[in-house]
Amino acid sequence: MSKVHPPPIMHPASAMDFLPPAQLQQVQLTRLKAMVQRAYDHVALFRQRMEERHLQPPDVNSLADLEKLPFTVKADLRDAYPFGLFASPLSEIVRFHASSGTTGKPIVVAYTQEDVDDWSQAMLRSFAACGLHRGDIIQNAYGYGLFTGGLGAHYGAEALGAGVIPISGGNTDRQIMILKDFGVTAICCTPSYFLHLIDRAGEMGVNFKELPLRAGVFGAEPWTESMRQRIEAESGIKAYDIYGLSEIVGPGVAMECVHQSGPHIFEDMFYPEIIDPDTGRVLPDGTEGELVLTTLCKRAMPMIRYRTRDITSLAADRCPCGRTLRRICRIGRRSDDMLIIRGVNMFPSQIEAALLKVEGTLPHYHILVDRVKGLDTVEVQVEVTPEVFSDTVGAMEQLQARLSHSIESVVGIRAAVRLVAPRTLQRSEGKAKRVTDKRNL
Ligand code: DLL
Repeated sequence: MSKVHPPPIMHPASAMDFLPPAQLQQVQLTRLKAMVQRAYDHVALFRQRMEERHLQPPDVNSLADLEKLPFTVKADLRDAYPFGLFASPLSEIVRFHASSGTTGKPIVVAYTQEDVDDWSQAMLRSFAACGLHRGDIIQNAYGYGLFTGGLGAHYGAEALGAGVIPISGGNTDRQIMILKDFGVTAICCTPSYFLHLIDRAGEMGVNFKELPLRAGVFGAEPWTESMRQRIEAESGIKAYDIYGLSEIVGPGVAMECVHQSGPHIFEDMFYPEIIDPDTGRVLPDGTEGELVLTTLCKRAMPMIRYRTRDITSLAADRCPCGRTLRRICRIGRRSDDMLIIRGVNMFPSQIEAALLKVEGTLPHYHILVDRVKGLDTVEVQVEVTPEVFSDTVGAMEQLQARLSHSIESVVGIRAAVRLVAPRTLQRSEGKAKRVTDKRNL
C-alpha cells in the first residue's frame, strides 16, 4: 500500500520562515543588540570577556559586528555549574534541563516562561515545516526528563494543536502496539531507534506500510542519507531531519521542510555562523566548518557565539518551499570526541571518570561502539590489576557489576564491561586511541 503525503497546510506561526531577507536581518539585528545588552548586564563571564576586548554593547551595530564578540564553549557551562550563566533571577526560571558535560557533572540549562513559549513556537514551526497539523497524532518517543527531546517536542506538538502521545523512550513492543492501535500519523525519536522499531515490528507481524504513520521527526544523533532511504523504503513514511542542542534550546533549532534538503535554521531565533575550528575565522556560506550559534531571544540563558562542535556548512540557495531560512548540511562529525549513543551524549572522559571511582582497575581502557539491529551497543574493555585478575570468578563479576553501575550513574547509558589482563590493550605512541566506532556514520 502506498501512503498519501498531502501538501503542507500553512500555519500562521510559519510566517517568520518566509520573511524577505532584508526584513529578517532587521529582526536579527534588533534582537542581537538586546541580547548582547542583556548578557552584558547579567552574566559576569560575558561582561568580563567583553571588557577584556574593550567592547561595550553599543559597539555591536551590525550583524557583521558579531565577529568581534568572544566565543562561548561547553567548558564555560561546566565551570559555571550549576547556575553561573543565568541572566534571569531564579524566581523567573520555570524549567531546567541538563546534558552531558565532559566530566561527572552535567551542564545545566534554564528557561523563563517566555523561553518555554519561544521554544514551543520553534518546535511548532518545525512540525508545520514537515507538513504536520491539527488532527495529526504524534507519538513522542524522545526521552522525557532532563533531556530536552521529550518535553521540547511535547510542547511544540500541543502548540500545533496535534494530539501528542507522551510515551517517552524505550519499551519497544508497547511503542509498536500504540503506533498501530492509536492510528499514529507521526513519530518523534532518534533515527536509529526507528530502525529498531521497524525490525521489531517485522518480528511482531506489524507492517508499518499498512499503518497511517506518514512522517518521522528524527534527530538527536548523526544519521545518513542511506539510513533515510532505508527507513523510507521499509516503512513508507517520510523521514525528516531535526537538529538542536540543549545549550541553545533543545530540538527545534533547525528542521527540514517537505523537500528534505537539509534542516532550515530558524534564523530569527538562532543566528548561525560557520567558523574554521582551528583559527576561529568566520567562513562563507557553502564552506564546511564548525557551526556557531547565537540565541537571539533567550532570556534565562543567552548564548553568544556558542561553539557547537558540529561540523557542517550553510546552504543559502533558495529551497523550493520558499523559506528564506538557510539550511545546514548533514552533520556527520564533530570537532571534539563526543559520541552519541542511543541519543545520549557521551565523552570518553566521562567513562574514565566513572572507572576511576572504582578500585582495582588500571587507567587503560578502550570503548567499542557498534550498532546491532538498529541499536547502539557499547563495550568498555578495562585492564585490571594483577591481583584482581588472579582473583575468583565471583570477585571479577562483582567488579564488573560495580564498573557497569558507575558508568551508568555518570554517563546515563548501560555499557557492557569486559575485564582484561594487565598490558593487553594496545598502547599508542601518541594520543591514546580510546574509541573504536564501528557504526559507519
Ligand atoms: O539532542 C536535542 C535534540 C532532541 C535534537 C531531539 C533533535 C531531536 P543534546 O542532547 O544537547 O540535544 O545533543 C546535541 O546532538 O550538538 C549534535 O552533535 C547532535 N545532534 C542533534 N540533532 C542532530 C541531527 C539534543 N539531526 C547534539 N543530526 C548536537 C546530527 C545531531 N547530529
